[in-house]
Amino acid sequence: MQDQDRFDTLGRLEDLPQDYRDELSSKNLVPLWPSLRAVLPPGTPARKTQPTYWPYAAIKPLLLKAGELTPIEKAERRVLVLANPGHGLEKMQASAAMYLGMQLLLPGELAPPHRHTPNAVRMVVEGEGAWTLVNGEKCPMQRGDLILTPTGLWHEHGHDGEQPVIWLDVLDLPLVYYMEASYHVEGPSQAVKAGEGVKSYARGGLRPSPVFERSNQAYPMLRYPWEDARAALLEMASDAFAAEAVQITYMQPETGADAQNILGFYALMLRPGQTLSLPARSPAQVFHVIEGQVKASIVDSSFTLSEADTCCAPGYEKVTLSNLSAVQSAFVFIADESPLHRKLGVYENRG
Ligand code: GTQ
Repeated sequence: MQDQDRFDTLGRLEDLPQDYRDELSSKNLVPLWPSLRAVLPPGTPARKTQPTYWPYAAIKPLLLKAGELTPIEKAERRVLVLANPGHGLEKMQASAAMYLGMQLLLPGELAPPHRHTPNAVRMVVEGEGAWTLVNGEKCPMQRGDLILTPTGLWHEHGHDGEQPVIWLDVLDLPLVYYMEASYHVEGPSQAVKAGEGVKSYARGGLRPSPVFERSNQAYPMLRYPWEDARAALLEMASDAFAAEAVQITYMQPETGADAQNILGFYALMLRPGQTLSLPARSPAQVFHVIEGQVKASIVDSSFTLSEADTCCAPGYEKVTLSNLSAVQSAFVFIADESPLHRKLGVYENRG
């Protein structure tokens, strides 16, 4: 029998007598065959994630307005969520596993301490003088910095500067919520530890080697300064070894694993005029421009991303990124669901 025949011949719910259907329902039973193709579609999964573009110019005035409308005490986290219409806006998800939010902190404000099961990172978009305190480590927030607040770690945000600070939050909240494992705990303000953890891993390939005992911290590095990531990309690009794609992965510096368990984080440099075609891989992706102007072609959509603009792509689709400048390099922050897909054994690269 041909596959198409098999597809056509599965029985429908309406083919069953109503009294039989009612009896199934009353016993909390459901026939599989009418829904089999929906949950196991042929060849490629069904994806609710739509290519979606969120220009910063549209977000910023609305976020500043939220600053006037809603005091921090009434918000705790003053965030506008970048929601994918394919999932329904009320679901507050960018993809199956990723949540994106733009967060505003005004001078003098404090976002109170809490910890939660979802993992979060911050990508700093604009403004000077804010900080995030993560498990007692004070992480200054500067444009392009990536700061981790992994699962279970206490965090609070403060702002000693003069201008509004805005950053992009990336969380695995939709996944953790779906797992019925999402919750938070409030707590007292943390004591600030001396020093900066980032200094222990100031150069690639070199880690501190304690004489007595290795620290067994799951998250030894919490802040990845943009200055360092950018310099690493420029060095890579200038070297004769440089691969076609000048890209780095934010990693746990002691193990070389991804920086967090569920989502992966990367920075990509596009040389002047460069076009890069990314293969169709199973995880969904988010692109956020740190510097430059980039065209992103995703399925039938084409987005022109300026600085601080964000877009997302469903999994199993090719994505083409083009640097629109012929003279300046472009820098893109990428988040994806690769660590999750690899751990679950469903990761695919279809080329
Ligand atoms: O800053 O801790 O966008 O708890 C969503 C939930 C940010 C945060 C979000 C959060 C935070």
